Amino acid sequence: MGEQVRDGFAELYGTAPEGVWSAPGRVNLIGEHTDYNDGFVMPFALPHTAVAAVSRRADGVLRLHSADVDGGVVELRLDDLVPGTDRTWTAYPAGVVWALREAGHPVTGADVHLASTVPAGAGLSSSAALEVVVALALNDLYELGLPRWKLARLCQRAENVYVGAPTGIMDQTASACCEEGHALFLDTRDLSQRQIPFDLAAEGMRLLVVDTRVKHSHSEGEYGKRRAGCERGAALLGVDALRDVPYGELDAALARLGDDEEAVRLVRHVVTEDERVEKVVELLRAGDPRAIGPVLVAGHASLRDDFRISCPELDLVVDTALATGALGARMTGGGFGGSAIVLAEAADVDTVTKAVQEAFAAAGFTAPRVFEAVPAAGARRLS
Ligand code: GAF
Repeated sequence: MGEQVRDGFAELYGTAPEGVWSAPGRVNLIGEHTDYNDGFVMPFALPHTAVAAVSRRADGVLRLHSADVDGGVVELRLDDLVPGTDRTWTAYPAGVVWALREAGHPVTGADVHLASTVPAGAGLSSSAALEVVVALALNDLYELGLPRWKLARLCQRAENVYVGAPTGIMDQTASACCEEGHALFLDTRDLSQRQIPFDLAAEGMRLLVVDTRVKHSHSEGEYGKRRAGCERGAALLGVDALRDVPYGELDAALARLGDDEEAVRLVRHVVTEDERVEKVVELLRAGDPRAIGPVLVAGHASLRDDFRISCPELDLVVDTALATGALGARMTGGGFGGSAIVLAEAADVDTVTKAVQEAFAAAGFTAPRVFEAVPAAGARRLS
């Protein structure tokens, strides 16, 4: 896609771009809604990427164009970028420029042409990919020298403040830092990372992504409500973040919350989910990837019953996959729609896929999009 985006830039702006960059979407293997609780996550990068051809400008103007969106070039003045004022796709790249400048980095303008293969609204981080690809391009072109984790932080700030979605740090870090063939074990408190080899094909297994086609959006209220609920739970327990509640002390912590049913549910999810991430890391390191199946299933139950962010389509994927022999399955990402993942023996993939498709048809749901996910590279310069 790099060549196409390079050519698209030249056609649009009448000159070749200074460079072309790509940044992937992600799938989260385990560790959901733990990132804004200072906890653990374990995403890996998808082969689906946002690609950006970019050149610098010196006149305080940002020109943005997307091959995926109808409409022409959007021209913005850097001095006029104001958080919370843009409700369209341009808020993501513009938000990154705003965040870089707000942090004191000398970005004086850019021409940008983008195209993305990351499905939008599918819980696969299409917006983080857009943010990270622009951040990496500007970091290179303006020689800012920012490390990947810092670029991820700036992209998160763009999303939280400029776009107005109160998301955590997982998606941007995944897009910026993942490595091919690996899942990223990330501690969202200090952003320390470990690349965990994750090659299911070598073990005769596959990981499917099932996009339910139910669109979700984080700027809508439910994500923010869960986040606020977790913060309230932490305050009730007298800790900085739910990460600080040790798994071994969970029962005692829940007892202290008494009949505050909502706090009990949210705290239980986050604390057990952190434990599940550590369990998956341990199993993968022990060379026992099949054993992660039940951990994924427990994660789904917790998101469905305690965190309450699943939906009938996601539950149907999980139930159908498990009933037809999958090793594990769970919703992935922010919830309220989007995608589920299914871990299956290679030999069972066709049966499971067909069963899910038939179950969706029988329920009268829109046909899901199913594809195999293999851990791909993180953000990089293409040319
Ligand atoms: C979304 C958010 F953007 C992430 O920060 C994370 O909270 C995730 O939902 C849930 O794990 O993708």
